[in-house]
Amino acid sequence: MKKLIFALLVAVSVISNLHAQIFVNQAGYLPEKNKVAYFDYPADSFYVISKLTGSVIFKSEVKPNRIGDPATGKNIYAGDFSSLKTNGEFYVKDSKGNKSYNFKISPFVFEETLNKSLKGFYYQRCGVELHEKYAGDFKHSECHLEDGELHPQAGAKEKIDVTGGWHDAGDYGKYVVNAGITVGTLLMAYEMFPEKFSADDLNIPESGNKMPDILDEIRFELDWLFKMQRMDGAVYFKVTHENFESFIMPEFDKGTRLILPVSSTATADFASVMARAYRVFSKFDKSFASKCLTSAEKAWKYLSDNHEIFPKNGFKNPQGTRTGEYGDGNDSDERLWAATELFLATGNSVYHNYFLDNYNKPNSNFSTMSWPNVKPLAYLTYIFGDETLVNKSVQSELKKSLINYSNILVERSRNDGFNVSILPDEYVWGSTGVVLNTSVLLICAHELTKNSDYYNTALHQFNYILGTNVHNISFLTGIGANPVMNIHHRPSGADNIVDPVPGLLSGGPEKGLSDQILKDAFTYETPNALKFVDHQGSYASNEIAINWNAPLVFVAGYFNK
Ligand code: 9MR
Ligand code: ZN
Repeated sequence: MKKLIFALLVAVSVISNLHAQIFVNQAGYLPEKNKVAYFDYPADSFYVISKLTGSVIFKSEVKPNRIGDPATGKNIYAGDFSSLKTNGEFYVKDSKGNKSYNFKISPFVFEETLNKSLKGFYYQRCGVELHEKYAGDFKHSECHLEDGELHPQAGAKEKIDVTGGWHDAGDYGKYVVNAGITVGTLLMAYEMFPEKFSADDLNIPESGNKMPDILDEIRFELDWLFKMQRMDGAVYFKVTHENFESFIMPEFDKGTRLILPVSSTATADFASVMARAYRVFSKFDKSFASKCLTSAEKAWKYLSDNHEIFPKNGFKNPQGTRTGEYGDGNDSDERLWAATELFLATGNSVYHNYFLDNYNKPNSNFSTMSWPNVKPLAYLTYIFGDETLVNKSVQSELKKSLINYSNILVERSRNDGFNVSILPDEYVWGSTGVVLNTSVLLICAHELTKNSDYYNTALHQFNYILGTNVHNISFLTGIGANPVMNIHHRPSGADNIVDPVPGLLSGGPEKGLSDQILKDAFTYETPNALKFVDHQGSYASNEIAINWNAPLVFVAGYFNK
């Protein structure tokens, strides 16, 4: 029966794909900025209609944007309504009566997206009760209080308190490597734009404590990370059961979870975020900040005493463990990032020399950051780092490198039907995160140059996330008229509430068809951007994860006026 219903659902969605669709950012548009509606058919003209009065307030032509779009396999058309600056609620219509979802135009359209995506981290908190006062219907009692015990490969049997921190994703595991890029990205958002992330009223337990809520939320994770550091400075890899949990609420997921062996990637990511946290938290809490720096330096000391990657060839799940591996056989980018953050935190030439000796191995080309590739984060820190500390010529070399890469991203966006700045073969697991990280890079390039191409391209990526994608869906729960509903997220699946937990970002299309739902729905020949199903079972295309939410917070905060 289930199979039949699913087949029917797929059939219906295939048929509805034959229907003419109009795609908009379902959250909305900023009055003074670019606005584009997309069409998957050649409409001759389009109208923007006021939802309130039903009257036409703007009319223009639809033009081909990309015929034979490689990412979607479709012909995609676009209608520009950037010159419409009137505040209000609208929809786009064609002469045959096809309509888009409603959207708003206002300087505040992205405030809810920012607040929800940040609050999404609160809902991922482990080891504490999510009280109704903050979590509403999504409340639940304390979970995973028995974390954890050393896995035999991590040392002699011993209980260590590693409670707290965020659940990584749709599962309840806690992984240091992924925490690293997540916290690093959130700290970068705050460090670059403190005025945009100053809110202290998100209704989390720490709201109103005079520390911005983004920092309170980060601190919640840092407090867990401290516990993951061994006495000698090395950092444990993860805390999980041997297998992924079933779809139960976290407080019912009982038993002692295991702490997996230390790794150099975990240790270096730890050092990076702790050094960065030292800089950011110094203004708020000196003793907390110095605790961060001390543990960062301890981690670095261990790394410099052990300069080969550990475990050998990178972390691998021991036999019997099947949870996330975050496997990475190259720790040079993680070490580089740690040295960069420690240098900017301390001014110490030992770290600077490490950076100068290694930053251009094998070259200083930019790329899009991801959990196994944090080199771009090191570069960004150096680019925006204290002018009095850095080597000016290296800094300008890296700025040029960022601008070169941003020009490539702009070009890719121009060639894409929905103006997405990733290539068709970049729809990997977590492709929404890839898209958003290109947006972060473009925002950084815009900060350096004030070139509006970078700004507009960064905004296109955000639009894609919130609706201008071939699925006509908002990949963020709780935002837009047609958001993802069936995310692979254990609390959302187990809580008996129709709506998923809000503020969580689906991973989006996954070219590898790495789960059965995707395999049943598509073939490898299907264009990559189509390979997504809003189905709880599709962990490869519809799971959520903290490392995808983090660049979303960065981007939403940046565009929020
Ligand atoms: O984000 C990770 C992706 O890059 C990998 O391809 C995938 C398979 O190894 O794992 C993803 O991370 C998952 C992690 O292993 C466990 N928690 C859920 C994460 C998101 O799906
Ligand atoms: Zn938990």
